Amino acid sequence: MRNHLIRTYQNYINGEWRPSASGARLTVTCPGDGQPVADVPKSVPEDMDRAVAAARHAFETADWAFNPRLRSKAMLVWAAKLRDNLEDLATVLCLETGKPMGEARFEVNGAINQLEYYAAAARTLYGAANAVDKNTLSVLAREPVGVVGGIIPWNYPVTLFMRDMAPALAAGNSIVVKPAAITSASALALLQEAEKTNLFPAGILNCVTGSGSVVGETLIAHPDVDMISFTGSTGVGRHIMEVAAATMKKLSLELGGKSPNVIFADADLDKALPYALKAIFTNAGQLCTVGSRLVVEESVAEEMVARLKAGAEALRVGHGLDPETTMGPVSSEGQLRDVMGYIEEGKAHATLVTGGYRITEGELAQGCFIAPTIFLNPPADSRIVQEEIFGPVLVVQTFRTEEEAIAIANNTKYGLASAVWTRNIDRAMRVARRIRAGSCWINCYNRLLPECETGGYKQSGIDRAGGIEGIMKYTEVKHILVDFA
Ligand code: TAP
Repeated sequence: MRNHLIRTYQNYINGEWRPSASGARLTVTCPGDGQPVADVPKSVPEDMDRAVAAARHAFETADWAFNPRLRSKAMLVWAAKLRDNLEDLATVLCLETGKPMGEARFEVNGAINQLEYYAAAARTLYGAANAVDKNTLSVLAREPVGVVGGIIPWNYPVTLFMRDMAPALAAGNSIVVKPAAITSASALALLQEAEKTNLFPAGILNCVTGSGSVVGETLIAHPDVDMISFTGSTGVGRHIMEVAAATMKKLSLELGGKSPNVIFADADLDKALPYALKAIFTNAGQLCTVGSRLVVEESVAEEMVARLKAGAEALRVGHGLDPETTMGPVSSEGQLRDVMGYIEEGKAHATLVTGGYRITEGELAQGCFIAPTIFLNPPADSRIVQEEIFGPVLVVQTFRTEEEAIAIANNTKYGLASAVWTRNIDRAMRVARRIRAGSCWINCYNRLLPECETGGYKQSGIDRAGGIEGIMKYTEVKHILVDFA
């Protein structure tokens, strides 16, 4: 049995570390072995009210909203502190999510990259001007929205914190973050590094841990919060829209996906294969943009499925701290139950190519491990084809014509990401333009870069994260008209 150092954290409110007003605590456990790894406040609405009041006060009074140079500098110094402490942050992340250390390091590096990208963007938020006539100048300026509430999921608690909150800060907002209850430690560890910069005015950064149904609800309904940025399930996203309507908050929602990875027979299959495996088994399939549907041309399907099976079976499933591990557990017993429910249903309808079981051998019996699983040609209307499983489960669908490939790709309620593999550039562009999804990668998959936008069509969400679109949404457009007649 592994014993981990149990790290103790408090909420971060108005530049201070504070326990919950209730005094209650939550234990964060490692899904790789079920052992406790951190202890955080189990907050109550009063804590969230305090955080929102601090964020509102700081937004109105601190030297921040109109000081892009300070914002840029604070963010750059924060990025440097994170880099100095990368190994420790990756360990916190690895333990609370179960992901392998290599993936945890990659995630922390990705977050630093986002912070640096938006630190630069803070100083380049151009507006526009229009000389309406001889004596009239119309100016459009970008101003921050105000207090932004960030609700972060558990699958990428560090990258998604930064992808959503770095641009909010760069644009001049103050933030109140509610991390997922089961992965709260890494959010607070990020803020410990921010505090060391001594550059963020008190109240600009706030974080309150606890349950979504308690403090999350307080945040989304709060009249002093101007905008909610949420990444998570479509169900909770819909609920946030309903609650936020009462106070007309701005919303940015990044929700689920069931993304098609479309492979034509003329593609470079040697390149496509490792990408296809990574597209689904990275983070044990718990990524909103996973390529969970492999849509492959029938003439190469047999070869591809055989190679995918071999690749899936070669993955080393294990504890995140084990250097040999290439795939970790799913995030919790609840997630494991949900994923196994889909797998059992899949077995009734489709050919199981590999996997399909919980791993219960040796030490892994204590964790939430599922064997990498592949199903071939399930019915198009089955739940394993239509719903986001958020686990290491790939469905393979085959097609004969380009039209059929596009129809299969578009046949779910989601539209988050996609990819097309072919050596024919005309076909690549034709298919990319017709897939109804926020991203289409050509001859690659999941190139999620700070410079590039992601986000959903259909029920995958509202608005974009990343790139320049990812900061514009955190601004209001101020029109100023000068009459110098
Ligand atoms: P959600 O319930 O959507 O959790 C995401 C975040 O929302 C967490 O911080 C959660 O807090 C918070 N939350 C939950 N209910 C809330 C409420 N009423 N008001 C405000 N905030 C609330 O996701 P889940 O149940 O953990 O996962 C379920 C499924 O969602 C997964 O299987 C997967 O399909 C999908 N999911 C998608 C993504 C992405 S990146 N698109 C990420 C995670 C999950 P608590 O943790 O305290 O509940």
